[in-house]
Amino acid sequence: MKKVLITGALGQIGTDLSEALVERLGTDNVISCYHRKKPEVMDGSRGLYEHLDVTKPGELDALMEKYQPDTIVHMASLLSATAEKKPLMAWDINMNGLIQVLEAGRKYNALVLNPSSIAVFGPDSPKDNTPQDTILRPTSIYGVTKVAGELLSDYYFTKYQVDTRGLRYPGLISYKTLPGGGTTDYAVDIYFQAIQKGCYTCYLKEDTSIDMMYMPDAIKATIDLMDADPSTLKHRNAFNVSAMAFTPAEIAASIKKFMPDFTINYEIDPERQSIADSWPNSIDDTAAREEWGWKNDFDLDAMTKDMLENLKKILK
Ligand code: AKB
Repeated sequence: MKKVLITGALGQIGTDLSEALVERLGTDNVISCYHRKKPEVMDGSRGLYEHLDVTKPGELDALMEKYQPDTIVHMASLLSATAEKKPLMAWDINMNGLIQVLEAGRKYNALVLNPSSIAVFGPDSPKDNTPQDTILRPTSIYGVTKVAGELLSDYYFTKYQVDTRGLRYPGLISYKTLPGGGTTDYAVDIYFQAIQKGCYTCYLKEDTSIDMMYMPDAIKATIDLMDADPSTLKHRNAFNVSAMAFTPAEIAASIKKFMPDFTINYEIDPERQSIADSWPNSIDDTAAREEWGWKNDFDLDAMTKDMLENLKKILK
């Protein structure tokens, strides 16, 4: 990995990832692409900026010709809750975007990292410690696009030898960028509201367990997988990666350890609850640990401490 092009670079993962890659590779070797016009936040700390609608044939090719990156990280995607409201748009962005990226990987001989999600699992998958290789029959359109994306990435590896790799990200928590339109967004919002209001109204039931990860671990997993020796990878598309699993009641209890007056109540959103209920309670990431040495640094309390410390600086 010497020069990386990131799609969706100003989104939740892209923001942290572009900064981490600029630190490693330098400004000129990170091309941060997004579908909106150049925002003020692009000050060089996130690399070079290019406008890109990844679903439009030709746009990505022009950037591949211009910069000749050896790696594409494809973060542009519609998340689960928005996708459920706009299924056709979700298919367009998540699938037509991916095929353009895979074609670019094939034509320009670039490694392609295509993010997947715990949304590939569905009600028929084992609920606890969900294995790497198991039934993938998701019931959300987002999950359908993620399973199709994993298969398409495998196809490009087998048929065209494109070096495709992927991670099944759990819910991700960061203080830098708010997520948009995900089912797991509550686990970010709760920290912001804790600092700003001292209380939070949660749209998921108190006992809904979902796998989650703090963003520094997600960035480490992404870079480690990109750097991994290809000969050690048996799974490729895509690896379960886990750091912690918790319920709304458990994250609230963790916040209370640092802010004893914090309170939580519940107003359930049936659509997001139903998506969450179709996902695992926790997942097994043995394959990632064995094949490329994945190891998380943060558990729930370590993440809560770091989130609250950083948000206090940002929000006050
Ligand atoms: C979402 O909630 O849609 C995402 C995901 C788990 O992929 N955070």
